[in-house]
Amino acid sequence: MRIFFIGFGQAGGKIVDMFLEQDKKLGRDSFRGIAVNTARTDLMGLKHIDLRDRILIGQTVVKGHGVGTDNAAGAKITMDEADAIISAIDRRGTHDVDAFMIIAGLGGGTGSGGTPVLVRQLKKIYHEPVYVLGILPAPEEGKLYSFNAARSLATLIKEADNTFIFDNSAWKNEGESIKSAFSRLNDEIVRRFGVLFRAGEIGKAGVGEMVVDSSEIINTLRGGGISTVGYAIAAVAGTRSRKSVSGILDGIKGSIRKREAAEEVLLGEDRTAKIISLTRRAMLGRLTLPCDFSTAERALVLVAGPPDELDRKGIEKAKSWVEENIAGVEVRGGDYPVSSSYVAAVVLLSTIGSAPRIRELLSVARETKEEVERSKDRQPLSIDEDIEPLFE
Ligand SMILES: Nc1nc2c(ncn2[C@@H]2O[C@H](COP(=O)(O)OP(=O)(O)O)[C@@H](O)[C@H]2O)c(=O)[nH]1
Ligand SMILES: [Mg+2]
Repeated sequence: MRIFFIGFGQAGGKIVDMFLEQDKKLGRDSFRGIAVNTARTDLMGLKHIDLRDRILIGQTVVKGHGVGTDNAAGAKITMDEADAIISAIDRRGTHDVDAFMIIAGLGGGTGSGGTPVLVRQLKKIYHEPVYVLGILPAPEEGKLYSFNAARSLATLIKEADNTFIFDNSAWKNEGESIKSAFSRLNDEIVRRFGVLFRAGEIGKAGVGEMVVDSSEIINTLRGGGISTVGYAIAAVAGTRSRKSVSGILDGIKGSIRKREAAEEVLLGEDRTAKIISLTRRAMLGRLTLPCDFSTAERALVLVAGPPDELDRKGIEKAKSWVEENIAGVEVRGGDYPVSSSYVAAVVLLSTIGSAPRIRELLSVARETKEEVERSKDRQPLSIDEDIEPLFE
């Protein structure tokens, strides 16, 4: 699938930079992307997005210093400067793009406020679907972040064709600070979504027997709302000690490889059973947004790996198992041959009906809103009128 990424704000820019890095490493040309920010230093820190594709907005207002956590300012600046962003997108070229994907941390200022505005603009101009990958803040970042995320998300649900959620708080380890977890979390994001978004791509390993093309992903996302993604990986039997082929399923960073080695299940003779078990692990394990998957309307099962591991019957049975476990009946799926010493299952659960974390976020936002309103009624300390100030 050909995706045009727009990284909005600091988190979004960094993650798009990583998707482009993955494309370069694999020698592919599936992804293109730009970064948009109100903070100059965030744009300067990027490595793989071309300099001319890093768009600084709001310069006359915030002088390149960012909007802090003021997402209303992020939204306003984006409205005023939407033309500059659209020109940058056109300059990169959109004729062969299947979908747009805006990535942003929803708890901050620039990406949180700017993303819903840009979604609306893109939808006015292009026919292709406009999706968002939104990152939820961890509660430790404070109520303002939750408040921002809730407002941004409430708007996105109305504007975007679908919103994928990654919840930072579900993915950081106990006791770990959110900032020190970023690079690990970003690896997790890029690995999962990298496999999903590359479905249908023809690589060196050939064409799949049951190819998932971009229209199937688009149809799975058609219901709108919020989506979540599960992922599980297993080493192919006999390859554990072999130096693995460098590819999309192999670790971006060594640390992930080590952790996964501990989790892996070796694929044996019964490829059908193993694909079903891998799919179950993907859906029952940690989702990008933990939620009640039985409320999902649609799903897509994608099994990626070396061609002789991709068993058709296994994929069909895995699809039936997913169908039995979600609310809707539309389950698509297929294979994606890649040269790798791993097999991966990705389960996309679309238009979910219930997620505790979203409910919690909305209740924090409601409380915060009341606090903000109460603070407006409070009078600041004032000094008695008969004490004259030194000057007026
Ligand atoms: N997963 C992840 N989250 C991040 C990263 N950087 C920032 N965030 C989160 O994204 C939210 C918004 O932060 P930021 O992107 O700096 O805001 P913006 O630049 O104003 O759009 C916060 O909740 C951060 O915790 C990152 O690299 N990875
Ligand atoms: Mg920041």
